[in-house]
Amino acid sequence: MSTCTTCPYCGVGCGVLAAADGSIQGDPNHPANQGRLCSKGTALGATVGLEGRLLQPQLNGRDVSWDTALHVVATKFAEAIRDHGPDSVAFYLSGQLLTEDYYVANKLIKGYMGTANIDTNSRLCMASSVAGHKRAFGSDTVPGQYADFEQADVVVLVGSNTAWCHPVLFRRIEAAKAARPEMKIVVVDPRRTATCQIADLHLAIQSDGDAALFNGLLTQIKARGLIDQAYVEAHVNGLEEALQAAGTGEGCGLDADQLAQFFDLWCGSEKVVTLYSMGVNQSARGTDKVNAIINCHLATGRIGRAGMGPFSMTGQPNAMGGREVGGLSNMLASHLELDNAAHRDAVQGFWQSPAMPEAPGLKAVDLFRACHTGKIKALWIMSTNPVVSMPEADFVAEAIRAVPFSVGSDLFAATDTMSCVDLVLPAAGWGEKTGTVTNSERCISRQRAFLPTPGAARPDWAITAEVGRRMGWGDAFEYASAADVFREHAALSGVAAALGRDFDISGLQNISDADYDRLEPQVWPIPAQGTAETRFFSNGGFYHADGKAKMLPITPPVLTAPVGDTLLFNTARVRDHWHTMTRTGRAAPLGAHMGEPYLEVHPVDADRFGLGAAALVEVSNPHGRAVLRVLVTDRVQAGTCCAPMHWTAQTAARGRINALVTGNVDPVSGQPALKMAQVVVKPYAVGWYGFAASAAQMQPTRPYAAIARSKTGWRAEVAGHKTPQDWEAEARSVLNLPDGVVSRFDDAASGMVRIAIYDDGALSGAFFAAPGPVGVARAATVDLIGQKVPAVRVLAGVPGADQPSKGAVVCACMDVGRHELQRAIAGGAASLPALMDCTGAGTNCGSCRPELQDLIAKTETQRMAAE
Ligand SMILES: Nc1nc2c(c(=O)[nH]1)N[C@H]1C(S)=C(S)[C@@H](COP(=O)(O)OP(=O)(O)OC[C@H]3O[C@@H](n4cnc5c(=O)[nH]c(N)nc54)[C@H](O)[C@@H]3O)O[C@H]1N2
Ligand SMILES: Nc1nc2c(c(=O)[nH]1)N[C@H]1C(S)=C(S)[C@@H](COP(=O)(O)OP(=O)(O)OC[C@H]3O[C@@H](n4cnc5c(=O)[nH]c(N)nc54)[C@H](O)[C@@H]3O)O[C@H]1N2
Ligand code: SF4
Ligand SMILES: [Mo]
Repeated sequence: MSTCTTCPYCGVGCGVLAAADGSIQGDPNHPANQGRLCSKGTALGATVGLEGRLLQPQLNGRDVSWDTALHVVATKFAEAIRDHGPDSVAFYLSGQLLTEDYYVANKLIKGYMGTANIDTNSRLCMASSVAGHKRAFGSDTVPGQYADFEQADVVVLVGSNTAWCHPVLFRRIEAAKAARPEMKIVVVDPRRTATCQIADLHLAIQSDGDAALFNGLLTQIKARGLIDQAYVEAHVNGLEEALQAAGTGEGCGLDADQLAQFFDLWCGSEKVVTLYSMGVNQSARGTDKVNAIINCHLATGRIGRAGMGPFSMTGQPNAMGGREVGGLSNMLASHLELDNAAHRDAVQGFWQSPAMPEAPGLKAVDLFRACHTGKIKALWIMSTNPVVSMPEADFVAEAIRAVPFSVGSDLFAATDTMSCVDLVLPAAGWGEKTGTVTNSERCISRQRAFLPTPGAARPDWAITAEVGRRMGWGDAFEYASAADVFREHAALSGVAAALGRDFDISGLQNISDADYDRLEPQVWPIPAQGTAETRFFSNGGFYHADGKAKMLPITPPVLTAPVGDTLLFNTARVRDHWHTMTRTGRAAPLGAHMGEPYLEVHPVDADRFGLGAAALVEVSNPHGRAVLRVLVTDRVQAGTCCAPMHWTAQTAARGRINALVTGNVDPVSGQPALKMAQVVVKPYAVGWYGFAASAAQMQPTRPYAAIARSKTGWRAEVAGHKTPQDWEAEARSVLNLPDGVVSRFDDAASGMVRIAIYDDGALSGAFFAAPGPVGVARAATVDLIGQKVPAVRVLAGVPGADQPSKGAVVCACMDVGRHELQRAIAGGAASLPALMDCTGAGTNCGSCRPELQDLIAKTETQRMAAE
């Protein structure tokens, strides 16, 4: 029997049918995905096992009872408030909490502890969108719907690798374009990403060139007579000022021809959707970028109607829910304003609470700085891993350790952050807890439990509520269930709606437990009386005092150019991993696509700095350093480089790239410029490189090491400085296999050492080392672990004639490798449908289709070059 729930990863918010045996399917009835799932969603079943789960509270590394743990939290927070005032305590939360969890935590700290020192990883994610929405609309409202992407004639994707980060939405856009080939897709990204595979136009702008680009577009809109005079007159302020500030688009790194193509497309169709994501938000001028985009939609009245509008794509499953409960330090619940006395009174009255902060609290970067200086005496981190995901990550680790009392709630004790806190609380995770999330199109969906809660784990809302009760606020935190919390949240939204706010789900305030259990996905607003449009602003109705929207004059920033030997350091995500990999890192299929932390470097810079293909590179600046594998590619521009954010101290020796990222923030939103550091790169000299596959769990302990789950155990890329005297001991140590019988083969010609370890006749580990990057068939070697295979076959390092090498895995769902695909293309499967048909690749979730197309194109180019 399957349970109908929602995927816990990205903001697309796909419906999932999940069963206790781990089987997972897309929910055909969910409006977001209509049955589709991406590779991460498909592999959810492989992530819910109990391995490594935290099952009991741990105080300074020792198991304690809940009674002790909760007593300690309540006492430490109460003491800090008593001795140092409310602003000496802080919460750092996450867009991965459910709305109910988020609501209770926000109520506890703002209404009862009396401080607004609650911020969340959403500060790193879409704080600039929130600020941009508020400046333009007077409220944090996403006007449109996913269907707009299908109905649009032009879809512009700005700073978004939709193909990898919002794959199911990408699938929908791809399908719409297949049905209506005249639909145009534009990608605005300094990198050529997988998303460009469906683009009619890729604009490789310079980092932070977006404001200049959209300013230029605004000037064109005016020049071409496309200002919607009637709409602007009735509903928009600030047009003239915005036009005066707008330039020509020059200075964003594009040539006149590219600019003209873009202006023609955007101006040429009324139905334009401009989606934007982290390439826009994570910038020291992110809020200005957001408003430069919104300006163009307001000026043309292309907003809130089918197939048009600006669209901020949220990252996390409940980023929107977090905004609804007001989880950021400068927000109040239900889209009410912290700096508005009437709003504060309304919330305090509703909560009947003893306190209500009048000033905004500390935003993430400042919050951890205050931890470092000793201002924060008690800190609670919930459902996020800031030692990996915050800028200045090494400083953040120190800052957490500096707080006299810190507590963390997570599913796992072994995370980079949980190892810095004093008390770790076991939270119930996806599949075990129950509540609601809101996706990017304002659709509220249920997450439902289908697994028993392991050990002593508890849902986050229940933990926080119990702390509230123990701090003496019994009545306010006496919730019997998640449904109870939801009803209160819905009722408060009615209060907000009465004050003229956009967020209104008061229609659900009296929902029964049974109806809450059955709740179908629903887009808000859901008012108590009548019905509401699902889109906002087609007919004005903005939330500034005069009911009008505001266009802002935007001055584009002077673009940062790399100085001397530095490169601009961009950061991004990979297709199959989720953030700090605490969950996706457990699923073998997801570790096969990108097995180690890497740095994309342009060939010109690789030459300039002497970086050989697949060698290791040291990336450094005054904040920190990282050691990564070089990926030489012209996908990035010369003078820039790019690394994914996912690797941690648990999975790599020095892959935590946020050690290098500065805490520069946008002045309006406080969001850090996570895509803009400056680094020096140089070859990382090592004496040897190795690859290892083991049945045992390996540790990332060598000077360079990256471990990943494999379908037969673990795999690792390693490197060391000094050539070991005793290779056998080295191999046993890397493989974590102290016992077993060793077979060894040294290839004098290549200098490669090959060691196989057998346990009871079956292969338990294989280790290959050489003076340069090792060329072994990795996937084939991984496949042999656990099998009774002759050592000659293992140590050959290449598959036997009967088993040609499959190459690096491209399709995670169907386990199809690059070489297999190349052979199939060479054999005639030279179109996407033929290749899918012939190899099975791309036939499940479809997330790899852009890469399949890329391979087809490359093979075709090679064939033409050869002819
Ligand atoms: N596979 C996967 N999917 C995810 C996540 C994940 O961890 N893994 N995380 C989720 C979350 S929380 C989020 S926030 C989203 C993020 O989703 P995206 O925003 O799509 O993700 P990123 O890869 O971080 O950044 C997108 C692009 O911004 C580009 N960029 C950098 N600087 C600039 C610039 O100045 N201008 C422009 N126009 N582009 C720039 C980068 O080159 C990059 O390709 O993904 C969500 N989905
Ligand atoms: N350089 C760079 N840095 C970035 C970004 C970037 O693009 N570049 N992106 C930023 C963005 S957009 C984001 S959203 C952040 C994400 O960064 P984080 O939020 O730090 O990353 P996660 O790995 O998602 O952390 C979630 C944690 O919560 C735990 N967890 C999972 N479910 C539950 C639960 O139900 N309850 C509790 N209590 N814990 C749970 C997980 O095990 C994990 O440890 O990273 C930011 N950092
Ligand atoms: S697109 Fe993938 S990660 Fe995002 S919600 Fe859907 S299945 Fe989950
Ligand atoms: Mo995010």
